[in-house]
Amino acid sequence: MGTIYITGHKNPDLDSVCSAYGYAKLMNLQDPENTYVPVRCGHLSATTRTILEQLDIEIPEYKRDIYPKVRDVMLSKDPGIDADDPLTAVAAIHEANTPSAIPVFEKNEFYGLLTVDDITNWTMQELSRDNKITQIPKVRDIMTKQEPGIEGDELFDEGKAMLQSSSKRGLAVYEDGKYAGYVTRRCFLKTPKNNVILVDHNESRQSIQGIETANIVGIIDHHRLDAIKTEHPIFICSEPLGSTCTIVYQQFIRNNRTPDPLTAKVLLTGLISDTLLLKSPTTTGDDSVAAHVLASICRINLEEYGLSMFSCLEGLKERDPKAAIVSDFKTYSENGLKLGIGQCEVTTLNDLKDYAQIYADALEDVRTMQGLSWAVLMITDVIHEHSALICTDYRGNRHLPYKTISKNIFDMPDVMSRKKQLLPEIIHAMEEY
Ligand SMILES: [Mn+2]
Repeated sequence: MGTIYITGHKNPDLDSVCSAYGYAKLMNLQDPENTYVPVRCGHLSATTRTILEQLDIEIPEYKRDIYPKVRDVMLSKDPGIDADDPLTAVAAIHEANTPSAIPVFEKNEFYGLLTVDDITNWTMQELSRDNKITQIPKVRDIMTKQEPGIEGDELFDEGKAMLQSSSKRGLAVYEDGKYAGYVTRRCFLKTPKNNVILVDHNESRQSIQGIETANIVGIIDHHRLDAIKTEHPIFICSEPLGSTCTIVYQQFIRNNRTPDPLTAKVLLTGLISDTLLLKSPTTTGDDSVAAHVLASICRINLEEYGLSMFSCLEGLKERDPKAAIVSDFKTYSENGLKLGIGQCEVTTLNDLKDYAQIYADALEDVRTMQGLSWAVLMITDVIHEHSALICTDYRGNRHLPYKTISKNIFDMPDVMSRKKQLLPEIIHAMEEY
């Protein structure tokens, strides 16, 4: 298979990024013949970035989409020939694989592509002049004018179209302005597929762009199943645990492996983040066991490390309200109505009254932009296990079972989980009239 990308969902939270990182570590040990590359398909929030940077790992790179690209089919292994080589040098290469184009270099710098048409044209000219070939030319002397090259990052379909409309049989491929290889018409006979493993999600609309063109080879997740149809049987590990990192840890154990201390810390980070230091009601016994084992592998104090992670959380004051809302915003469809629930984590709700209105305004903007009937924002104080709820104006508000702090703002002591605690109440309130 070659390269297999491992990606989390579009709003890369710590569980998503850390489980991709950890699962790639495991799979590269399990299957050294292929390369597993953790990536992320969205931008990191400031807090997520800060915590990942403190781990001192190579943060999975941003990958905008998984569409097949020109670089996926380009040829780059052929040594090519020198511009000053005699044309006879081409004969040996030609014998071996009859290429329609051969890269030509001048002092190791890319000079251009010699195509089979260049050779034919020259031969025909010679023959029509003298009826025989008397002198062997240098490669550079028979090369015709070059067409502009193509970017490696160009879409496969785009590259195919460019070559089809070109009079040339081959085009040079560039990466960052440097020659990287070349493509011929043969390269575009079959559309390639990128291999992907989905972690911390399984729905295509939450996944990397172009997922419909990819070959999904695995799913590791802890969300409700709304999975993509696949071409082949694949490995799926989906369990209702508190974090995907817990499932990845269990995969290490099932394969008789122990994560190295750094990987253990990375997995622990995702686990703590999704389970709010094992306090969220989504936490299971498996999460707790995994957390304690991982903490002992990397020799850190679970509680202390969790609190140090939470101390990286920005307050309401520091964040851009709209960015804070959309960075973790989930939409749901219920009885034909669309609603959205955002969640942001803080370490205190003391300043809520000062910023509630700014966040309420931003939430209303998000609601309008996304065409929702109702949008709510759950602000969770992870230290004191207490949340507040800001809602847009909607009839459902009066059916919520929470104490009103002020208009459209509610107090939710002990509520930590959007999925388990808030969502059922929201759905219930929508059904009431
Ligand atoms: Mn998760």
